[in-house]
Amino acid sequence: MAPRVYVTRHVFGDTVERLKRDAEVRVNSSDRVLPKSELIGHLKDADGALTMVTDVIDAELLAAAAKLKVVANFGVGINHIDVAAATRAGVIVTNTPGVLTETTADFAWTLLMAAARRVVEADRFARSGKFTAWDPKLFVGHDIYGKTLGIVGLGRIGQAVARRAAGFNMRILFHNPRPIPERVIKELGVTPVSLEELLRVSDFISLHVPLLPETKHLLNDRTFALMKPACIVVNTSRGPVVDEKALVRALKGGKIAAAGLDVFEREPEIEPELLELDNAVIVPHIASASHETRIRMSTMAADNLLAVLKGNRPPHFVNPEVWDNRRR
Ligand code: 8YV
Repeated sequence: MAPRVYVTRHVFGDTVERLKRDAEVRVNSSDRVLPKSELIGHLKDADGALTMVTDVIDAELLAAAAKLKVVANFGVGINHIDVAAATRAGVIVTNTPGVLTETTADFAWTLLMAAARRVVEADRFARSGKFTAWDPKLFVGHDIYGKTLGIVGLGRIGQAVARRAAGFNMRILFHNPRPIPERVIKELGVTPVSLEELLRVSDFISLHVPLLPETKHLLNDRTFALMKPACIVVNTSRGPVVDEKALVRALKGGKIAAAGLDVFEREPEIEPELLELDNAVIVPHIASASHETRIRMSTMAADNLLAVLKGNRPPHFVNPEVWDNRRR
């Protein structure tokens, strides 16, 4: 009998057709976020699930989905999946690293530049009919060229953000919990510093750390207080890395100049006070949303899923111990 696969949201390109060649596939045709009870209903007889950041995969769900062998996530971040519980349950968890690196780095820069040059505010103004005369004081922003960029987390995406800074003649500082090879440091022309120094001296701070207990609220009242008043903070990582209420206080109180935000602490909720601030550029978790990358993410998630269902080692998975134990 063909394995059963459930696809929790819309996927791109010919992904569903490809899956159908090797599996019996059901797709959430409503394309709405499924509450846990519904997700459990769909997964209880499934061998594989193609999931997204909106699906909470926890121990209860994994216990109910007794036949599940693989959770193939569309996306690299897996903080919505209880990987330890999946490992205990013998379920392989895969993700899509690499394919969204450049697109996400492009977007971190999009937010950085939009926040620095007040593009969204200025657009709102121009559309509102308020542009009645040119004014030298209109939307005066901050230079980017020649400034200092602080990258928190120099993994794949952090490195791609650093590469783009070369054209802006920036000094690039980074802080990474683990040492970065000297070759990479040289190639990128970046300087390792403590987090505190990075926060104190950077004109732009871009976050590229995964959400872990030690990165939750990395930016908070104390760390915002260390920043320059002209500093601009960009977050394309995960919302809870920033204490959103502290961010509102920092933006309102002039502790920092602006923020560019793709992710939020309690998505899809956004701190109401943040929505009222002109110095925050706010977008709905779209950093990897390009046509090309959405197709690559779908393809990679399907490749990972099919590999497991065919008994092959998946190209990208986060709990290899499950695979090792299967083989013994
Ligand atoms: C995705 C992301 O859009 O890959 C990630 O970790 O945050 C985004 O690129 C989202 O997770 C899709 O599930």
